[in-house]
This record gives sequence, C-alpha cells and structure tokens, in this order.
Amino acid sequence: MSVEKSNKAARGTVKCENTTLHLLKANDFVAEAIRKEMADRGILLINMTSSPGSGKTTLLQETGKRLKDKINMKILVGDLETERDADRLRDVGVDALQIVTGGICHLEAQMVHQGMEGLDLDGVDLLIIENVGNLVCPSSFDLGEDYRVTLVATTEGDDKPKKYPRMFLTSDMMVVSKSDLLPYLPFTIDAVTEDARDINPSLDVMTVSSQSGEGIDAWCDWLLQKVEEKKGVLA
Ligand SMILES: Nc1nc2c(ncn2[C@@H]2O[C@H](COP(=O)(O)OP(=O)(O)OP(=O)(O)O)[C@@H](O)[C@H]2O)c(=O)[nH]1
Ligand SMILES: [Mg+2]
Repeated sequence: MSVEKSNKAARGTVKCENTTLHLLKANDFVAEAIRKEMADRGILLINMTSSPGSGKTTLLQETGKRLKDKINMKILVGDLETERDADRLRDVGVDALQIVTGGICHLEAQMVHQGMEGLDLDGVDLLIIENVGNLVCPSSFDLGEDYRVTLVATTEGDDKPKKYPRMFLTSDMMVVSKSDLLPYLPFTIDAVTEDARDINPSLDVMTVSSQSGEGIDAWCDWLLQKVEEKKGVLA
C-alpha cells in the first residue's frame, strides 16, 4: 500500500473496514493454532466474557477453591491495566497470569498465545481465559475456545442480551450472576433468558451467586463434565 493510499485510509471509512477484516483474519489464524494445541493436549479452554464488574474474577476464585485439588487448572486474565485480578486468583491458590492490554478493550488470540507461553501447560486439564470486561469488542475475537461463557449480573438489568446481541449470539452459556441481589432488583431470570434465547436458541443458562454459593457447585460440575468430554475425545 502506498503512503498516499494509507493516508486516505486513515481519513476514510471503507479502508478502515478492510483493516478490521484483515485483523480478524489474522486473529482467526492464531485462534485455530490455539484450538489445535488445546486439542492435542486435551485441555478444555473456556473464554469468560461480561461487562466490567459482573463477577468474573469472584466466580473464578470460588471455582478455584472448589476445583484446584480435583483438576489441574490455570487462568489467563486480561485487563487494560493492573495485575489485581491475577493476584486475587493466586490468593486462592490458582496459577494465574495477567495479560495487560495497555488500553485495548478485548483479548486477541495472539495475546492469549503469548500468555500460554508464560504458563506451564503440561498436565493441565482446564485453562480459563477471563476476558477484558466489555460486552462488545470481545465478541468479535475467537480465542480458540471450546466454550464462550458470558456473565450477566442482576445489577446490570435484564435487557442486556437484546442490546448487545453479538455477545449472546456467539456464546454457548449465559451465567446470571449475583443472584443473591435478586430480591432487591427489578431483574427477572425469565426475561433475560427469553431475550437471550430469542437471539441464540441453543444458549445454556445458569444462575449463580458467589456471595451465597447458589449455583456454584452446578457450575463446577458443568466444567468437570466438559473436562472429561475433552479428555474422552483425546482417548
Ligand atoms: N452481591 C454480590 N456481589 C458480587 C458477586 N460476585 C461479585 N460481586 C462483587 O462485584 C464486584 C465486581 O466483582 P469482580 O469479580 O471483580 O468482577 P469482574 O467481572 O471480574 O470485573 P472486571 O474484571 O473488572 O471486569 C466486587 O465488588 C465483588 O465483590 C455476587 O455473587 N454477589
Ligand atoms: Mg475481573
């Protein structure tokens, strides 16, 4: 591309779309490499997404406490700044590595690939990616995951699936979090489920509270079952 053309691209909109497509193609190439490596190693890869503050790290802390002695699990966690989430996960005894995106609002497959190089994946059963808190951008980036799990907290309102449809369209599971707050909020599980399944009829739905413990064992059982299924494919 000539300098003149790239100057035009910086001002225009059509060239921008092409650049985005190019970026996504490059992302998909790396995502496929991650998918293949995970398949070869028999590691279940989960990509957890949500708005900021929906309770991803807290749920992963509770998950770690329950599963760390049953399976070999590791976590990669993405944030724009700070190592706070990785510290919180290490505090409960889970090996976690922070990816600091430096302002980028989502994780890309290349970042995950780099993060994987910083973890010892020998003998790992489950690798969970906590994506950057954002209901929009992460929906466009395949990270090579087996399952995409999106949290919706009761504090966010039950209208989110229809307003941010791509995230729910590309997810396998919706986890309604902070269910302990349901008595105080105008949020209904039926409404959020109906809207989400209108977008994606095959979406699984779970309800959890990291505060009261509701649904956490069911969530952990789901993970263990998926880990077994992944190992079964390897055998
Ligand atoms: N009442 C209640 N509060 C919760 C629950 N889970 C998390 N919280 C609180 O919600 C806040 C955000 O929780 P985090 O786990 O940090 O949320 P997050 O999705 O990891 O946030 P980002 O990584 O910044 O996107 C914290 O103050 C938690 O204590 C829950 O089940 N019930
Ligand atoms: Mg977090």
